[in-house]
Amino acid sequence: MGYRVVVAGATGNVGREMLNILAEREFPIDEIAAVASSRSQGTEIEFGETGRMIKVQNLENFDFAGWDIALFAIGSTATQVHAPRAAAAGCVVIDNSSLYRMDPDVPLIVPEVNPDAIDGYKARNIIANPNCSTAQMVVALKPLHDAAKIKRVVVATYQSVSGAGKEGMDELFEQSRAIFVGDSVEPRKFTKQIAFNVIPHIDSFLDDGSTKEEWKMVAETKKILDPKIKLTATCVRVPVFVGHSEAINIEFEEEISAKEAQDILREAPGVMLVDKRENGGYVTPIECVGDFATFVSRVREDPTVDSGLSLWCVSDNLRKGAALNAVQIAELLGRRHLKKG
Ligand code: 11C
Repeated sequence: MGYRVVVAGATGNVGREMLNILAEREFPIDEIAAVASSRSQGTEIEFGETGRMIKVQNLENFDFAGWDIALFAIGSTATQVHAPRAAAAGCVVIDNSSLYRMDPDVPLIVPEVNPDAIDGYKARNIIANPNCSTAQMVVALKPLHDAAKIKRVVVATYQSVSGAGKEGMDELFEQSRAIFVGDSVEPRKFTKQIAFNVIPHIDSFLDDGSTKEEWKMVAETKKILDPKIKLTATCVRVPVFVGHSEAINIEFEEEISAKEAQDILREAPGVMLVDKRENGGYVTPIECVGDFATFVSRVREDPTVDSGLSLWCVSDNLRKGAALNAVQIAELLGRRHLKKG
């Protein structure tokens, strides 16, 4: 016996990956519904690579009663309308938007890091999925924090355009083509030309000069991993289609060598250590696309502090950063709370 599962936002970048990953991981499903805005109603999408086509239903009038779990990937505005009504109908919402992440009554979960926090989901029947740049980082940080207690993190991100949705991917493609054929380039989704460029700005600006994307990395890391960790981030958009990269510098309370960290990361859940210290002995974003792992490379000691490490971390932002983490939360929920069969 399996679950009745809804994917809301099924036609978007993340929604499609949610369907792919539910199928790939053989999540126990009795019935699957794909819902989206009225524009997509009636179109058909494939359930992973199963060959099974699902007709897209209209989110506006979709009745969540009798459905067990809804994976939401529809943005905060629509989530504010539809997540509470799904939750009130008895369907547990796993939400990929930022709307509920800092709500004290909503657990914010990365299953490799804070699985026990899921027990708090009953307060609102909603579980939040973190921002992509936070998810991959805390998977890499957690085993090191357990070993030597992290004091401070300085991170710079190199975030792919798929984090900005299909429009972001289209803009990189169209600008690259335009530059090759000599056409003019007009930024639309991004504030400046993204093709052959980098932009040190993701999400809106805050009063202190940081951006909301940078604030999310700070606040979400504290909620998921440890409120005592100090963190500062610079988030940058780069002309890569899929796969976020992060250069992370970590200061610890206790001593930890690069060799010890490599040994710990080699065994850590969700992490794939690829760290050969030779030409090409590290992972780049195009190599992580379609994978489940968070890849860690370039682990080395930072001699400028008493105990510090620097490392490079890469993951598929549509997977561990969004759809995979949501499906892992559904699996955890099933194991702990919604047992079937
Ligand atoms: C980006 N990280 O790369 C963003 C996308 O809060 O879920 C995801 C935003 C979020 O643009």
